Amino acid sequence: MFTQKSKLKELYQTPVGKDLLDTLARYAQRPNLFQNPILANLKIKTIGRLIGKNAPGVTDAILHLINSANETPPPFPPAITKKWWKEAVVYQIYPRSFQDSDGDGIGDLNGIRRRIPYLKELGVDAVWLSPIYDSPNDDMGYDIRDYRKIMAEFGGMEDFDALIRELHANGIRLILDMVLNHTSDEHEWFQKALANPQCVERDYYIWAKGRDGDEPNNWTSFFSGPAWNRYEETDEWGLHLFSKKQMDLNWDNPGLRAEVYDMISWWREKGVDGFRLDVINLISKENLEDGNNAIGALVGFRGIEHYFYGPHLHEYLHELREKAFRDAYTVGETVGMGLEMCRMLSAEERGELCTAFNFDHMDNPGKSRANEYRYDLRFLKSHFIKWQEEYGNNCWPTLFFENHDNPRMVSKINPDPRLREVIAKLLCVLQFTLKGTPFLYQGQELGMVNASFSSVNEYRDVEAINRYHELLKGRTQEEALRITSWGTRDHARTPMQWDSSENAGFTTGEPWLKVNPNYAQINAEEETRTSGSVFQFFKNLIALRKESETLVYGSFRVSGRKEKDTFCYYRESENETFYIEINLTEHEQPRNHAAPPAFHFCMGNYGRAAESLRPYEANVYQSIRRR
Ligand code: TEU
Repeated sequence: MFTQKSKLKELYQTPVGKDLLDTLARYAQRPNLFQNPILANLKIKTIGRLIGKNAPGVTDAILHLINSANETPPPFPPAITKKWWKEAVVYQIYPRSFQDSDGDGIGDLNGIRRRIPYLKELGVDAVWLSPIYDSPNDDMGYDIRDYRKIMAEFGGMEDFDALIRELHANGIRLILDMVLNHTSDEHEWFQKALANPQCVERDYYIWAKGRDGDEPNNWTSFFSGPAWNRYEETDEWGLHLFSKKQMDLNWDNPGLRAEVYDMISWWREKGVDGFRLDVINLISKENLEDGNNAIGALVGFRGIEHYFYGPHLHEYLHELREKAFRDAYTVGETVGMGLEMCRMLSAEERGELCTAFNFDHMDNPGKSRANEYRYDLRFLKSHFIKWQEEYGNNCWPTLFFENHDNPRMVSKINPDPRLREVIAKLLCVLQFTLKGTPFLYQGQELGMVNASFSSVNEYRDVEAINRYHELLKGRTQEEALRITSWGTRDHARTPMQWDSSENAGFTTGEPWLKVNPNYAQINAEEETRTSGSVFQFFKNLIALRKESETLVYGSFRVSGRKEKDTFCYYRESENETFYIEINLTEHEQPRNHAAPPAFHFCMGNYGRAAESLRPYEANVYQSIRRR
């Protein structure tokens, strides 16, 4: 057991210790702090001063997490096993904003079906649909009211059956988004629990008595405010880590788990090929003790240390694999998990997840999408080298820069419209030449960018709306709008831009969320017929990746490890090698490594290579195939 007298280097040897210390260092904007050999010899009790949070309880919380997570790290086997989901290009669709087919201003399943030829042309192998189930849409479908019913605005079960049939007929697999940490408070289980506290469903949720008339503990919601609703009828409080209408499920209840396994098996029997698992690492709550204030201030959510890697997480994930997912593909949205913890959750021999989403690269160290800043691409070099070299052959990375929760990456890096296409293509080169499964978010292949919002009334994202009203306590409407406009998830949810007709061809009705007015310049119709467009670049690089096992299963070797402004690397297999060179800055950089001899220029975001590396230049070279 580790104690306050344990040295940092001893803690750093454990999977959870390494991730926790690295995470704290990143939040403190000192990402390599704990690799410092001098510091490594210090005792953990010094950690408070090092991360600037010399607050009581931080080291106790870290020691408790490390001591209770006493797993042995998975081995590092010599070979990679081949799987369809390691070779696939996955395309995330946010159904509400993809294509409307009935003129109600909301995307739907028949609209997706209509766009299958577009997905085929791009080279997509699988689609991930954000939740399509019956929901009051407090959190746009991530608040599920009926797991076995299609959301009315999206169509009916017959439309789902038609969609999966046509996707499969076109060789495209279907991955559904499964939200298992919570349900809508309008779900039948929760309604029964309210109506009859003695019913079996009562214990499907997490209830507690208040403290002196206040919440049972000091936990805060991811969507602002306390994480509890009070219910007068029984004088109890119900836990909601997200919106007030998203009630956390009690995974310690075997009856609840059996209901979930039955529901997942039902979808698998309908032919679903895989599942994206919403905040899946939050399902095991250790206890309801108060969260540490310093950790809460550092991470932004008080109480998170009691549930982000709970004591039964591995047990429940393994049971999910055995009794529900079986051989279906799974990718966990594992908020707050670092590389080592993702290895514990997804190494092949552990029989839990197939892959995991790690979010360490989505913001620069110490930043979040709540901050206004220019994303510095140079951070990606150390991040990707670590994940390419240390993840192990029995774990498989996921490669993404956008999803429905984050602003458009091009806008985060540099909003200069003259650089939009070059940056979009640079991100494409990283996503399709590094080792891992690429997850492309709708519109990323067009180089879509953030919108601008003139009022909170234009927001539809519950997280941004709640935060706006919280900020109003002490700020003007203009300030609250400006601050929330940096990271509102609405940026990713403006309707897909299909063509230059009204509403970008998304709907003939009134769109549920404003269309970005730049659709006249940025749209699929224009780009699918224009050579050199962002779409064509994505299509060509996806095709190159499909032709070459090297870009899927080849080894990774960095070139010029110490260079700050450029990221150059090889992908190698027995008879083929690719060399990639990237300028991570908006300034011209000297080419410190000439492309190796016997390599030919394959593709690049400036069309051809030049003497030096131009702003954000990214080039792919290929060796002549050895026979
Ligand atoms: O997101 C959880 C999550 O990681 C983000 O919500 C993020 O942590 C949060 O916005 C604070 O920055 C998943 C879904 O992707 C998201 O759309 C849902 O709103 C959320 O879970 C609740 O289901």
